[in-house]
Amino acid sequence: MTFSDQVISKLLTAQRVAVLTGAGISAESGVPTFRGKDGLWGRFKAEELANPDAFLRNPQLVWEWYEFRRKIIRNVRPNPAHLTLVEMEKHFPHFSLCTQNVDNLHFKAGNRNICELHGNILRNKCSGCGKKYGDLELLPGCSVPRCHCGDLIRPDVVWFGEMLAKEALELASYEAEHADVLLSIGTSAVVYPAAMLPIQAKRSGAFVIEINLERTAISHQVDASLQGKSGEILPALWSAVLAKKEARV
Ligand code: BJW
Ligand code: ZN
Repeated sequence: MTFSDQVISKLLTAQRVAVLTGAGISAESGVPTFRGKDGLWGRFKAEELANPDAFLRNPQLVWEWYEFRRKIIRNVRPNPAHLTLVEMEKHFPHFSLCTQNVDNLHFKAGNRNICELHGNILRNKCSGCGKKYGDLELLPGCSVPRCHCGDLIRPDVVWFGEMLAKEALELASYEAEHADVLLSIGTSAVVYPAAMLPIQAKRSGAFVIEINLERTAISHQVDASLQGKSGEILPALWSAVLAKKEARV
């Protein structure tokens, strides 16, 4: 695998690196994506169940969909792309990782400076009072759990039409606007406001590198679009950067 001199040299000289990840980075761990060729969680589209109206209409169905997904997520492991991000975090003076994923895999891999834009599927919260709960399993035949206040408990994730946590979005925007290099990995870049981050970075002068199996909504706006599996491209790219660094000293 070869990379352009420009891509290597931008990573070699970067002081601040920001990363945005999406479902594609976890695909090689066995976590299905939402869209794209192999996308779809079961027979549902995210837009159909990941929204507050669906939960109001049929909380049991939404809980069952999340249970189905949690069973997969509890048992998967980080792949070489996740592990490379851990190495990168150790290397750069400033490194931030913003993820749209709710699958906990960046934590499992060992990254520290992580901003979860869309929450975490292994946490829950009360849909009324907001009280936080940990991972809960819905036993077969049982109905949706309720909080002490009487309202239904729901996954602690961000659904369509809901605001992202203000601090998380502000931090992500700050990191994008101050990055020397932004890597956008495994995201279709169609869901806002996360999809704005690579564009924000580009407008603020960052060099933007995308890694994806296919072209995305932002491919025409980035500086380098690397096509292929992130579990193969990212480790190869990082090895190439380190090899160049070695050759220089
Ligand atoms: C690989 C690979 C491999 C595969 N290697 N690559 C501005 C304009 C237009 C619309 C809006 C706007 N602002 C807000 C909206 C509305 C809406 C939105 O964006 N809609 C669009 C769909 C049009 N946004 C919102 O509602 C957001 N809230 C908000 O903005 O609040 C303010 C507001 C409120 C009300 C009105 C107006 C404003 C909230 C968005 C929440 C998204 N939530 C979900 C579910 C999370 C919980 C859960 O998991 O159940 O987040 S939806 C789902 O999509 C999930 C993901 O994080 C998100 C993004 O998906 P992602 O990660 O990009 O995955 P995929 O599947 O799309 O792509 C995978 C990619 O990987 C593909 O490209 C593959 O090719 C690639 N791939 N294998 C590398 N091995
Ligand atoms: Zn409550």
